[in-house]
Amino acid sequence: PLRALIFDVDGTLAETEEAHRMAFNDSFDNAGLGWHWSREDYRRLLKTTGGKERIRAFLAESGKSDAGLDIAALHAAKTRRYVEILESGGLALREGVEALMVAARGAGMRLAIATTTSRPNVEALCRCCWGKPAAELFDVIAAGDEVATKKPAPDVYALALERLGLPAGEVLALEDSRNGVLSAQRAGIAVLVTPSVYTAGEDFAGAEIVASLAPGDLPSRIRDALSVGA
Ligand code: XBP
Ligand code: MG
Repeated sequence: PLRALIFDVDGTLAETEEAHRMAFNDSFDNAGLGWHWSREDYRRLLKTTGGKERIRAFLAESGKSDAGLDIAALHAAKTRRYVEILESGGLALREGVEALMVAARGAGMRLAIATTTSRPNVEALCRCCWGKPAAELFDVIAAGDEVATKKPAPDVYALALERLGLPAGEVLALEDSRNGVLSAQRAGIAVLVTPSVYTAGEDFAGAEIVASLAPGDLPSRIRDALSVGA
């Protein structure tokens, strides 16, 4: 039986990556670094999950030195800026997310999060999209800053399972990226993937791909488990 849904955050609950990109660029400007990540740069850099890891990947690919650069402080400033951007509003849930959560609750399932981003950003998104704290919406939250290794490693999904107290076979992961799919699969969890603006066209081998999480787009076995019609 399906007892819980585990949601990825960035790209799955909402299209957050442009807000992340803006927060990176604003914090680079404020630090006087003279760096700017275009959409094209960001698509490539997104393959490295985690903001601090992404900054390091950028330094490596552009042959820049990290001497004198406090990556943790730069990334902390990026998180503060991201939270500010979300507080100014304008970010909506992706189609079908709210309906899926309501249906899952109605079917007695629990809801969890497994994300690469950090807890403050999850809180900011929940405030922005629901006007509620994350703990009122999700029973379990496993975030990137709580695990040793980020997606595509299984750690964050394994942590979500541990906190749910459920075996991998009784949950379903909802993802938008190849790294997320790999992370869930490596934790033994089946994945439903809804590609997002930055991840469309990635290789989602082994996962079931849906256009959106709206009831009409869900596989019939999931609709049956949730008792929702098309
Ligand atoms: C999302 C990410 C994150 C965000 C920024 O991956 O890769 O790095 O872009 O997060 P996923 P930070 O949706 O697979 O969890 O808070 O680390 O900057
Ligand atoms: Mg994602």
